[in-house]
Amino acid sequence: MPNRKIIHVDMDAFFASVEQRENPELQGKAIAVGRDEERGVVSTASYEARKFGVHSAMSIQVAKRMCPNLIIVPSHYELYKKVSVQVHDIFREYTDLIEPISIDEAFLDVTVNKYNIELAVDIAKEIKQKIKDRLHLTASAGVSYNKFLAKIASEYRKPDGLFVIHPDRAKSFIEKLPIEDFWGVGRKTAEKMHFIGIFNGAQLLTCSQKHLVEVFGKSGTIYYNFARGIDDRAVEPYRERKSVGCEQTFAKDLDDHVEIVIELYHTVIELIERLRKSEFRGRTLTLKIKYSDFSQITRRTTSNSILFEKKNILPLAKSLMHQVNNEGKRIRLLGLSVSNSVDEVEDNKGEWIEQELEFEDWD
Ligand code: TTP
Ligand code: MG
Repeated sequence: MPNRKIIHVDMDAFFASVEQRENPELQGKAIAVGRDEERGVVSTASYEARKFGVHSAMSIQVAKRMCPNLIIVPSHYELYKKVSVQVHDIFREYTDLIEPISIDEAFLDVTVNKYNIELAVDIAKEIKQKIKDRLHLTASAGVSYNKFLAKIASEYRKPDGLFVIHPDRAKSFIEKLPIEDFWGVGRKTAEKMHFIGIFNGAQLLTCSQKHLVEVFGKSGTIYYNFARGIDDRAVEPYRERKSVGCEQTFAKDLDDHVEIVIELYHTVIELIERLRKSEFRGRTLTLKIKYSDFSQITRRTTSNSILFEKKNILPLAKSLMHQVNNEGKRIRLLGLSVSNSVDEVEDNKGEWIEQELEFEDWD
């Protein structure tokens, strides 16, 4: 996919800037967001504090020693999420091809865009301006023909930066780039690179693909391509997860009540494990039963609490099972899922009915 138009946007000192916006007394001051406790950690620091060496993931106590006037501000995650949504609303004015990387960072593919703007840099300028005007915050943007270069470009002139890497300038730019600044090169990889004599893009360019794969495995090919300004990965829009579930088909169909309860219990445990891994939070539990004749039913209930633990999922699962009349049919498959994500529920507060039981049969 050569020569796409990619923008990478990264908010500047995000949590700290939101706190400074909310409280004018903090503006222009060295602040760190985090808990002022013995084991507190800096989430992020304002650029004023960074001058003293304060940075993300540092101990709050160490940060206070480095920067004696440092003001520690507790975080307000819900507010940051709200601002993040507002930033995305601005992005969506231009394209729906948006890939969020974190709460304050995203790639936009504006090769085709809603205003038919020719130059990606003009879109980047407009986005930065709208973030300033509407949200009173600054962002840095990088523009190039792939994700790797757009990401590097956005970091190049931070804060409030805008930098373009044109296709014909990419090679000379990469050659001068310190290896630590390559996307995906963390401390450990940088050490390995140094060990094999690579400190910058020009030296990386002299390395064979075979050698890089020997040292770094699959990532070796990625670094090999990066050195040549190649990154074919598409901007992949995030698709919101609507539910988390699990189901099991039994080796032998179940007809015994005790067996059914035991298998239901196992399904609940598996569901909880998946909920934990995915961090999905929902309030509707759905039970699915498939019989040996392949007919299928579902029963669904919505709780007023978030379904995340055994103590609230197991009784609901049992009560759903209790609603079902199996009519002597044997059970081939049991499934449980949690849906109705917390965010959706917030949106539909008016329709919210506590402990509502819904029935839905499939044929
Ligand atoms: P970053 O974009 O890495 O940092 P930043 O926005 O604070 O600063 P800048 O982009 O200007 O360099 O992270 C975005 C937010 O994520 C950050 O404001 C706080 C949070 N965060 C943590 O909570 N812990 C961390 O270790 C990091 C890196 C970020
Ligand atoms: Mg940021």
